[in-house]
Amino acid sequence: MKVFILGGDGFCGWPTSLHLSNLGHEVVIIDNLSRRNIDNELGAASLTPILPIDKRLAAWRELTGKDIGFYNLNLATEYERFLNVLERERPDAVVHFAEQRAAPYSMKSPRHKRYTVDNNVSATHNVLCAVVESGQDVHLAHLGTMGVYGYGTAGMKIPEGYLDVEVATETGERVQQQILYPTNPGSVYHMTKTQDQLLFAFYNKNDGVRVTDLHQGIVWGTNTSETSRDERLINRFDYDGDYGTVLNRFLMQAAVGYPLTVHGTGGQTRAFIHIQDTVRCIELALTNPPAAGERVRILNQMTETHKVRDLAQLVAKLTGGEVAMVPNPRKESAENDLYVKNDLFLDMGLNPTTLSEGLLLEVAEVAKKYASRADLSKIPATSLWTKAQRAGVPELEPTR
Ligand code: USQ
Repeated sequence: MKVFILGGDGFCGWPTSLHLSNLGHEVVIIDNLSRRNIDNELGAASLTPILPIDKRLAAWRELTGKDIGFYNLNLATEYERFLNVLERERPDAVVHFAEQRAAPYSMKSPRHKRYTVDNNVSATHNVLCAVVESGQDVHLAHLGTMGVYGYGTAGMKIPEGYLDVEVATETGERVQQQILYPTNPGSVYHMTKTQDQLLFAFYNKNDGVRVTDLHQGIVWGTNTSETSRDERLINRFDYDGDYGTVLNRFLMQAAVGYPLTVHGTGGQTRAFIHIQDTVRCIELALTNPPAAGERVRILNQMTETHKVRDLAQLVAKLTGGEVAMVPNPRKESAENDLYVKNDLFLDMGLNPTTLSEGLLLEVAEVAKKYASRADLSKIPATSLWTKAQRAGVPELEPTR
């Protein structure tokens, strides 16, 4: 099939593009290279030496004989151009990764909050609007987040998108319904993903757009079987306080001899998925599209849950690193449990790549190999969630 990868130059988008191209799909990347520009803004860079997009694509062509198309296009602002590209290329499916994805970045300042909302919500809306306007039956697969649910569950497993509810009517009858699981975002970034859900629900109901929304957990790992074929295809590795995610940060910190930065008590439980499973899940989502007239299909794209402090201890034990408990820069529950359903992907044939010593050490090895590129001053997380935190006033932690 012909597939657009919106955000195909990013951490998840690049390996997904190669994976689908390798499987024989015709891939076209649409990306405005904003992630590289944000690196410049923050004075940070991927730990791994990622090549410019044209060199990456040329290397893939040289190694495999396969062409991946590329348009440098801003989805949030260039609606007409995107519509033209859609009408010209006529893809069967569009995978939408093209959003600002870091919670700390989205909380840095009013400018960062507003950019994240303007960019993410407009990009998603423009894509939906253009799909309808083109009159094409395109399957849209979107990268959502586990964070739309919040991280608490009243003891039950978080279902895949929809919650069974029973309401009493005025005549005393009890009616069963399924509703979108109530959203409970923990950052401006996560809030934009909850808004995406409403956009999908509306365009699906009104125009019959076929949508799969993938609520992904925290991705760890760096390379996939395609990106590890040649150093010129290497995937990015974020470790800075804004874009680095927790497990990769711990592995990188251990590799450069920096104490592992556990926020607060480390009692936060989160869902995780390895990058190799991310690309496999996208493949499965594309080969199992929703039928015409089906409501938005929501899948939980995660394979396991862990507490942050347990991960720190595991990494410290494996690598001999030290753990440092640091004040939490975020406003989030200090301790939570998390139970999540992921039956839909398992039923489609996902064989989860769960945390193993071998895989953890492989990431630590990548980090060690490029340790000389690390700027240790970029490691601390400095984005504070509230004005009170910025003023140094202690706050009550959120109870939900
Ligand atoms: N944390 C630490 N130490 C660190 C970094 C993070 O203790 O050095 C803690 C955070 O306080 C938080 C948890 O680890 O409790 C996760 O933080 P994270 O930066 O790994 O992940 P998060 O901000 O939630 O965002 C990431 C991706 C985002 C995706 C989300 C999935 O950046 O795009 O949507 O994971 S989820 O977490 O399931 O919502």
